[in-house]
Amino acid sequence: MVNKLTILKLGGSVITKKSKALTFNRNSVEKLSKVIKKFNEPLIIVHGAGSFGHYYAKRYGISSKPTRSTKHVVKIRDSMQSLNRKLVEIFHQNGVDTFSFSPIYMYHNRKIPNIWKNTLQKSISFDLVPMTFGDVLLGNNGFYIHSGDLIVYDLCKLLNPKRVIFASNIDGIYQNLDDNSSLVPIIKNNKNNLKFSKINYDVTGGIKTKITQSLKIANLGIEVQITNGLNSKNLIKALKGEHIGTLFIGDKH
Ligand code: IP8
Repeated sequence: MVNKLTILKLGGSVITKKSKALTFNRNSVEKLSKVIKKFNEPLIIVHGAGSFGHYYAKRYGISSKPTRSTKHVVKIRDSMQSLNRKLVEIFHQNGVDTFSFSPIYMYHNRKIPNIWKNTLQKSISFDLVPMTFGDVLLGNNGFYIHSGDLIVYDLCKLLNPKRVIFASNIDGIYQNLDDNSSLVPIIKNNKNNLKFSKINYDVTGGIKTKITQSLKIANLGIEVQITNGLNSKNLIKALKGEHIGTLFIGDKH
């Protein structure tokens, strides 16, 4: 079967208002659901935590180290469930039928077992859009934060999609965020020698993690692009394969 699958990561910056704790961006999600409805191709969505999960993760100081505090785990997970519920409701109202679940069901020993390949492919063949999100997972030493960006990478290894789109609140990667003309059109194994400031820092690493993950995915031979998810026209173009943001080129090209 020719793989026509696209994986779309909806960053927290396009589904929540990142500067305001626990604030959902309804307007943006309405627009995103309409773009996705129009796209009408095999798709998996992974969404980020934005001002929901990241708010609590930051407040409780949980980033790379695991926690045993069930109170903290419950707060973060509840916030992610509620964010996911809000998204799913709007998607369903706009005719995008999601098959949504916490990644906690999917991971076993920090890996996605092969059996999920079949489950995901079958649900896509029924015209469902599988949807999952960055969440808190249970490891050997307690609970830890697992970013949606890492889930995207694991899903790529499992399903080998043709394309991955990271939808963010910026048009792509900027050499200098204060200079609109410094958008980097192509990143090749970070030969561009990008320097990162504290911009967009969140508990799972923000832009820097996104670049690392994007290059790792590109190295699997998959097309990866970061584009602006707040701009419907750009997003639909990127989903259809147009070069509109920052494109990542891996070793296999
Ligand atoms: O926003 C983070 O996921 P991300 C998950 O995709 C939590 O990095 C719970 C903070």
